[in-house]
Amino acid sequence: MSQLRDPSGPFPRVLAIVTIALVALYFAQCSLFESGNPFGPEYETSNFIETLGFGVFSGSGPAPAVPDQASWDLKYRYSADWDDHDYVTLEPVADAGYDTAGGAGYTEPLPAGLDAASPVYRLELVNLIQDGSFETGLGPGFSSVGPVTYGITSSSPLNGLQSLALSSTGGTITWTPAMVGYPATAGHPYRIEFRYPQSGSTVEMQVKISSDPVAYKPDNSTGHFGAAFLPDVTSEALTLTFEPVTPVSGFTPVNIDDITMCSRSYATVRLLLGRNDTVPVLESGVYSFSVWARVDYDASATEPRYHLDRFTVSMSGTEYSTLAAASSTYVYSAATPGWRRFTARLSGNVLQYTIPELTPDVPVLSLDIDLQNSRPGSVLLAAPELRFHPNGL
Ligand SMILES: [Ca+2]
Repeated sequence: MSQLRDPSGPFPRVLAIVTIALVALYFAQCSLFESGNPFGPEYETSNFIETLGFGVFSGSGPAPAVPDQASWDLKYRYSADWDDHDYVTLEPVADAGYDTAGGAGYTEPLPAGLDAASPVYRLELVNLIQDGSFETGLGPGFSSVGPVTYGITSSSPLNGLQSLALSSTGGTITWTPAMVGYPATAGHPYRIEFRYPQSGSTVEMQVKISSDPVAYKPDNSTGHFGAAFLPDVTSEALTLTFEPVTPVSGFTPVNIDDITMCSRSYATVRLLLGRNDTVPVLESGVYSFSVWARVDYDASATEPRYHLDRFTVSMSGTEYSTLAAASSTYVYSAATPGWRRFTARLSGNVLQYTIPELTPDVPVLSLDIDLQNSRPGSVLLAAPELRFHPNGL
């Protein structure tokens, strides 16, 4: 056996592999530098969703099997109880003077940072009940049993010029309101609400909804009534029965107003983003998501279109990502009708994600405009922005 080392033996082969690896590493680094620093200047200056404004919208009609991505969508479309109705709408404003953020119809000064040419969109949580503001009189569908009074009053209306006055000395009043366009769908959760005198008298009135045996009481401390309506069958009529807490006692005269019904289950407008859906590419890091909002010039304290009372802007992760974000909430204010900016910021945990090798375009970030605690109504939106903060917030 020869003691000489075979030149094609194991040691030179290892050297060759190491050499190839070093060369590959060198070229990989060159490639990295040539392709640009991933946190280059464009990461500080770009609105990552510049091309994904509210006009890029897919939140209507039957949901696809795979949730829409890189377009504004409604989260409820992917809920098992959705019935294909548009319970939330997001549509461009077409009225001249109001179709851009700096339009002549808007008399307040344009705030710094809002492009006057930004197209304006109307976000609306749809009210399904007709004649609930009582501004045009008593609508159809009222009946009573026993000694009661009910009718329109212009004395101390809660909203607008008129409200509904009720009293009972032992009897009950039932209203079967006309619905606006949508049948009640079996098993779908609806929300019934109305206003009530906040100061609260000693009135002891409660409400039963359709065939639900439970009696719900208004909250005197907040001036608000809210309860769920879960139809047993599709097209089940909605009936509201106002009755004394104790059947024989009755209740003293009380005004109520703005009886509404909406579906706010999963009522979140969202933009799902994969890492390649933005320009530049969505890297892990710190982000802020902002939206400009203002009072709708075409809404009022009454029907047919109420002012939306609130919505919340936030960011959430997906099954492929984690983050922690502080949200920002719009609250209607007649005193400040002009454009205001609402910004959600990552806090604590930055956006981090792990994407599957074979499906790199999965969603890793959701930008959310949440109406799940809102009353029906509309608000105007413009100029959504997603900004990156390489040095943190
Ligand atoms: Ca009213």
